[in-house]
Amino acid sequence: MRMAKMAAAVAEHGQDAFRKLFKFYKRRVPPPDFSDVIDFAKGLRNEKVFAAKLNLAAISERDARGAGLHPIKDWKAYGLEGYPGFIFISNPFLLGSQQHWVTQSLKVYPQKPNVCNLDIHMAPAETENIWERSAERIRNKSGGKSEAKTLLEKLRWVTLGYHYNWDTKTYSADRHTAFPADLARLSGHVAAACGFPGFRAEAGILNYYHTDSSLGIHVDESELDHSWPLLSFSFGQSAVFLLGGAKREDAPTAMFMHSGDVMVMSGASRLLYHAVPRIVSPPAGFPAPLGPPEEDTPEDSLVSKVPEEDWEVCTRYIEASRVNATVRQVLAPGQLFSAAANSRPAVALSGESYHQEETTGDENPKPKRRRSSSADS
Ligand SMILES: O=C(O)CCC(=O)C(=O)O
Ligand SMILES: [Mn+2]
Repeated sequence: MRMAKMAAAVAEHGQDAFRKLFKFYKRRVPPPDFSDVIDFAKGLRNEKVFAAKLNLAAISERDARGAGLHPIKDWKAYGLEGYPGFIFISNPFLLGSQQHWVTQSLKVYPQKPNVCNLDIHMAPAETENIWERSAERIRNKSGGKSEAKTLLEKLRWVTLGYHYNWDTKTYSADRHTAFPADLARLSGHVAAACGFPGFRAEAGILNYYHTDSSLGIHVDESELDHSWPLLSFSFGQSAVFLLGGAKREDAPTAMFMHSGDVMVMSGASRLLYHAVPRIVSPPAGFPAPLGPPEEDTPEDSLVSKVPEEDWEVCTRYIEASRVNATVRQVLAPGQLFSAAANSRPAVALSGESYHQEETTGDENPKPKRRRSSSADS
């Protein structure tokens, strides 16, 4: 058998190092060598990883528990050499509390008035009850490949708050709905712990990945104020995440993101290129992070026990899928959108250039199928 090339050798030469590494990790046959991928679950074992300082007094233990989080003093937070402002928090969630966030991401956040990829090709009435139209069929699936996909399985992205316009790459005042209160509170807690009290969750993008999905190389720069961090929450299957530099040519660093991991891009790392070339199974022996809650939650907790019949559907779904939520503050305090931004024509939103999906796992993969096209297949 041919030896798989090492990632370092791929990145060393050539102009577009990021594109090369993206293709390296996306490749299915032969599978890539993952030995250069940093795994924060292994703590400080990598020489580029160091312990990050958090503001331990930012939120009370009670508030943390109410959002399903361990007390900040118990969080394993890391920085990465060469990436000031980047903070990786290795699963700060209490055992069982991820259930809430997974269920919200599959059952609640896709609901109207939030916007999703299915809205592009389907009538509003058809995308109204994605969960209800999918749950029973997912529960009863035998696993056969020929079974038709449910709407939930065709979901690729959902936007929250200021709804991102994928084509104009802008947010605007006229495309705004209320941001989910629970996710806003969770985000506020994480941001405060990382030194950003007063963070306001104003826009969110949920990305839904299957084993053959990837997310292209990009920078998140549409927010009008870049002094606030970008927060990222991951659930379900693991991913290889590539964090690059300020220029597209800069060679990226590869890292795993596992279920429950939280990533914060702030300061000098806020506008770095990044991408998700590959979804991978969690490592063997990875503690089951999604079991039932074991601790009592405060009465005003955001996180409540998920009904068993709902959790059954979510379990089925995340066995082969990953959900990532990025939360952004769009405006500076007191800032308003300019009239020019508001009057930009509202074009159909597709997210096509970001969301990619391979249709086969063989040596000669078919041309990329755009994520949004699976909505009408
Ligand atoms: O899925 C991820 O980890 C990254 C998502 C992302 O970069 C985005 O939504 O802008
Ligand atoms: Mn991004």
